[in-house]
Amino acid sequence: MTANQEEQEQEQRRRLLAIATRFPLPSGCRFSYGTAGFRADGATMAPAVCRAGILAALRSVKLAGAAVGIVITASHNPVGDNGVKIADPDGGMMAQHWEPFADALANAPDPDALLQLVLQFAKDEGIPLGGQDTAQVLLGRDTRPTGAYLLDAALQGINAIVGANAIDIGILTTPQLHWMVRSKNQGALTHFPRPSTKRRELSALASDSRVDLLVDGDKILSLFALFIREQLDIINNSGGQTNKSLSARLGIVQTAYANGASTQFLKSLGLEVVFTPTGVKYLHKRALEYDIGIYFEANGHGTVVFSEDFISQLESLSNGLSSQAATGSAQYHAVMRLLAESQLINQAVGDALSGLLLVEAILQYKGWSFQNWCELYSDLPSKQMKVKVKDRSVIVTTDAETKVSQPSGLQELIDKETANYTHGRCFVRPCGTEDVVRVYAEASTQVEADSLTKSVAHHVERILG
Ligand code: 16G
Repeated sequence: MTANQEEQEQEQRRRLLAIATRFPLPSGCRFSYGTAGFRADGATMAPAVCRAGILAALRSVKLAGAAVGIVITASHNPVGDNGVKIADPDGGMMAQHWEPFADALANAPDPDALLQLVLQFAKDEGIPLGGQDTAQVLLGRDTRPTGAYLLDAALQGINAIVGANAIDIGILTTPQLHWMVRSKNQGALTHFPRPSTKRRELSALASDSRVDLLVDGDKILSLFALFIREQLDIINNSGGQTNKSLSARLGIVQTAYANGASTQFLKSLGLEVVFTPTGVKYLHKRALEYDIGIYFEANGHGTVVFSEDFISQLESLSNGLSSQAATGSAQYHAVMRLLAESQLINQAVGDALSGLLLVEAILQYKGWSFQNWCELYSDLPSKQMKVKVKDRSVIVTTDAETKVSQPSGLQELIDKETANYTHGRCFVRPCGTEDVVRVYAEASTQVEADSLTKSVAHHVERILG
């Protein structure tokens, strides 16, 4: 090791000890990198956020300096909560195999433990520490009152890694940050908007009743699936003799919260529908297995992802049709619509605004009213309840959260209750963002769905309460 390298290594150790001393872990705090990163009361989050900054910088060093993102937000949680989430260079969620390290780092009890943890992890993962300009982290936050303070904690964490550069993009939506990270690494983004301290208003859209339905991920998913299927059919069935057709695997990804009527509708179109546990990271990963993967949670999180190979097929088809002077053909238009869709939708992660634009575009294209869209199918009556429990982790689920494997006996009780209702379906899962267990049920009438939810919630309360 050269004298310079030794100095850099010393500097790295000094910085890590200093940052861990500045942000000690409050006693009794335990952080876990859940479905949406670390979340807790905003006032207690600084140590976890600062350590997430360290982690993001290390992740960037590991990935040869590719930009990584950090966003300070607790999404739909109460305003007093806050949280932190890391975006990988492809714009998706941080790779799941780093989550155990995220937990260990956030919970390192003292400066020395934190230092040893980082050094060991860097050694195991082959992360070279101490170099110049080795990491790049883009940061953004929502408008919560603790946001600016926590963003500063994240900045300090990033700067604790020698050679890391932080770029503060200011207030923005989480999907915007994911998109910027992805675009930055694709070389498509050369400058960033200046940090903004103003709340961005969407009053025009918010006053439109359509926005209410946009929280219905199942209806959005169904519209997108229908549209894409139609375009693929046009491409494959209306081509002339000389035109090649497309081979595309189209897959739909839902969670157990998807209304059963939507699943039935999608299957009636002959589509392949698969299920994953709740959380964008699971759905996104599954959707990437297809040429076109459409995923939505019932709560509205979702997007469409296109494989590179499929986009190249579309591009070469469009070039072929142009050279045959077939740009007026139905096939050419369908190809161009799919290409436009791949550019309009935020493929990095679900993004309500790009989703809204695509909904508008499809409704225009089909000449449909809002009402036509709503009438694609009728939802089965459903009900959700929260049950406060002492320890939600006692519930362990399987089969994409549709079954409980622990505590034993609970699933049998759920099955017994469900059997009393026509079209009954019910599942329970530990919440990833709050200390509760959620119960969901569907049945053929609202009264029945309510009653099924209630009886299962009672069992959960009795067994876990
Ligand atoms: C987070 C997740 C969302 C999931 C929700 C479940 C992201 C971007 N968001 O908001 O996908 O539906 O948590 O919340 O991953 P719950 O565990 O409280 O039911």
